[in-house]
This record gives sequence, structure tokens and C-alpha cells, in this order.
Amino acid sequence: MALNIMHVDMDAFYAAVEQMDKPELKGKPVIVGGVSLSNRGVVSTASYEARKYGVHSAMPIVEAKRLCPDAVFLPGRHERYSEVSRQIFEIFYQYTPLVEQISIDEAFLDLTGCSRLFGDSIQIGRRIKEDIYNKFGLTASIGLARNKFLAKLASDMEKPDGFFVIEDKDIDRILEPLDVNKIWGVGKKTAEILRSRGIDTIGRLKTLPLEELENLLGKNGIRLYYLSRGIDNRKVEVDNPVKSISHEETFAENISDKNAILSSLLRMSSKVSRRLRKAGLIGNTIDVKIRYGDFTTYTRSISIAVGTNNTDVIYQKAIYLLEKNKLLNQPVRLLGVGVSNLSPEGPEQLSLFENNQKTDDLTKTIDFIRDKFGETSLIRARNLDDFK
Ligand code: TTP
Ligand code: MG
Repeated sequence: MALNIMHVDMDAFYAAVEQMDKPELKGKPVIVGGVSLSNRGVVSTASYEARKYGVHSAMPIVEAKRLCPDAVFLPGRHERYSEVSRQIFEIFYQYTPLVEQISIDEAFLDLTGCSRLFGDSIQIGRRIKEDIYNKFGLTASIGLARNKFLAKLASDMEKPDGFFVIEDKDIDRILEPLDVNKIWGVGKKTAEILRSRGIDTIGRLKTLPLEELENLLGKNGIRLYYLSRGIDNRKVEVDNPVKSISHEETFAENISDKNAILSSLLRMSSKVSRRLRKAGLIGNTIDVKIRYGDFTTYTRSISIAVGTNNTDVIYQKAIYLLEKNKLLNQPVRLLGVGVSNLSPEGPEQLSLFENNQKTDDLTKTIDFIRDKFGETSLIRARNLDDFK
């Protein structure tokens, strides 16, 4: 029971994939960056050779060039990274179906029940690490412990190429000297509140009684009380095949013109809606994401009573979210729209509140024509400018 949860996180993932595909880059500082590496882009990730110079994710490319001018700068190849990620996840599934994907290069595995076939958790962890290395030459950092919080902490302990186990008997000894910001969910704000009371390490945090932490930080305080003692009851949640369908785009130049923004939004809503229909899904939550030139990013969502996969409903709700939250008053760098809270589409989606039958029929006809004559055979008037 004690070591059943494993956390895997690939090392310098995008950069490592680049080094795998271009062996001449091995051992060199490699920096993978945002928008076609123009100076306005940011670093997605840097190889460990480049990190020595202080380069890290989310740093402006200009700054990275200043710190490490000799690095090899590469634009991202997201499809390739997704492809490698899928193959890595296939390795996980050879050991257990209980895999929770956290990001493109990160997962939790619940190894309960694997031991009869594959040996104990430490043996399985070692084997998975070896499988990944033998197949790709990529290194993963692996953490093993009794729960998710500790396993994630463990995988970070010896990064890169780490393999770290937190046994029950060592939990207090390992946790207590760590900075409070090592606790999952402790951001800048919480850390500041704690520091202002002289609480800098997890050990110090443990001196606060539950009631005091709750008064100080509300529900989050209760969580911290337990996490600081290594207690975390979250289960490894096996993902539904699809949790959300979304589409986002970073623009080559920041867009200020509201019509142009709405035109993009409609085009993206149409793509999302079409992917939902192809998958036979509807969703009860519409999400938008917007990022400005200065990288501040906002996401907003709204729940709707009746699930939808209708372009116009998605588009209208997305506009509503942007306008209600006054998010259209600055030049936009990135825009995204998504639908989540998904369920299978019933025989008919009857709305009690809105009559979408007409637009649903229209959408079906548009899908039919596009399937037959191609994606650009029918274009919404608002999107005509995109095809000039
Ligand atoms: P991470 O696992 O956070 O980073 P990493 O794998 O590059 O390095 P390490 O785990 O060894 O510290 O993220 C995985 C990938 O996600 C990363 O290779 C690139 C991408 N990414 C971004 O595009 N922007 C970001 O700000 C971060 C943090 C990651
Ligand atoms: Mg990683």
C-alpha cells in the first residue's frame, strides 16, 4: 500500500525530443520557443545544458538570447511532441490502466494490483524508466510514494533523470525542511501570508493548529494542514477519453480590431462545434481564454442548462463571457474557445429555454456540404475576410 502511487515527469520534454530527433544537438543548450522565435515569443522549455545559464520556461526569448547567445533556438513542433507523448503513455498502459494524464509529459499511475504481474512498485518504476529510455533515449523523472502529493514531490527531488522514493517512515524527515511553496497549491499569495507569520518551511507550518490555519486561509488552510503531514486522499483519476474540446490560436500580431477578434472567435467556435459533432458529444460548459500582449491571461467559463455542440450557441456564449468580463479592451495575442463537461449526444437535444432547432438544422446542412465539397465550400460572412 505504502508506495502505490507513481508520478512521472519527462525531463526538459520539448527540448529532449528535439535532441532525440537531431542527435547533433545532444549535450548542447537547446531552447524551444514560442511564436516562431520572434523576439516577442517566450521560452517553452530549455534543455538542462541551457538551464545552467539561467534560462527557464516562460522567459522572453530576448532574455534567453542575452543569457545564452550560443544556444540553438528552435520553434516548437507540437504535433511531434504529442506523438512522442502518446507513445510514452502507451508504455504506462502496458503496466496499468490506472493512468491520469496531467499534461503532455506528466502522469500519475496507480500501481495497486500490478505487483503480482510486474513486481513491487520500485521494480515497476525502474522498468518504466528503462522502457522509456530504451525506446526513445529520453529520461523521465519518477517519484513513488503512498499518495499523489508525495509522489509528485518525489519526482521533482532528483530531476533530471531522477528516481526518488518517499517511504512512510521518511515522510516527516523529507517534508519538514522544504519551503512551503513546495506544497501543491501554495502560490505566491498564500506563501506571502504564511511568511508574514514566520512560516517558511513545511516543518514550521506543522506548528499551526488546524483551527488557526482555517481562520487564516479558509478551506485551503485545512488542505495545507493535512498535506504538510503527508496526508492526501486524492485518487488517481482515470481520464475519460475526452474531457474537453477546445481550440486556441496565437496571432502573428496582436489584434485590436473587435470585428477581427469576433471573426476568429466564430471560426474557432465552428471548429470546436464540428469536432464535438464528429465525436457525438455535447457539452454543458463553454470556456474562453484570452491573452494580451503583456501575457496576462484570463479564462472564463459559463455553464448552460442544456448541453450543446452548436456553433452559434458556443459563439454567442463566448462573446457573452468576453463582453461581460470586459475582456475585449486590449490588443489580443491569443484567443481560445472550448466546450467541457461533456456527455454523449442524445437522439435530440431539446432546449427548454431556447429554440435552437433551426440553427441545428442549418448546422447539419452546413456539415453535410462541407463533408461533401470541402471545408471552405461554405464560409460564414463574418469569416470571409480570412479567405481573401
Ligand atoms: P514541464 O514538465 O514543466 O517542463 P520540462 O519537461 O520542459 O522540464 P522539467 O520537467 O525537466 O523541469 O513541461 C513540459 C513541457 O511543456 C515543456 O517541455 C514545454 C511545455 N511548457 C511550455 O510550453 N510552457 C511552459 O511555461 C512550461 C512550464 C512548459
Ligand atoms: Mg517535464
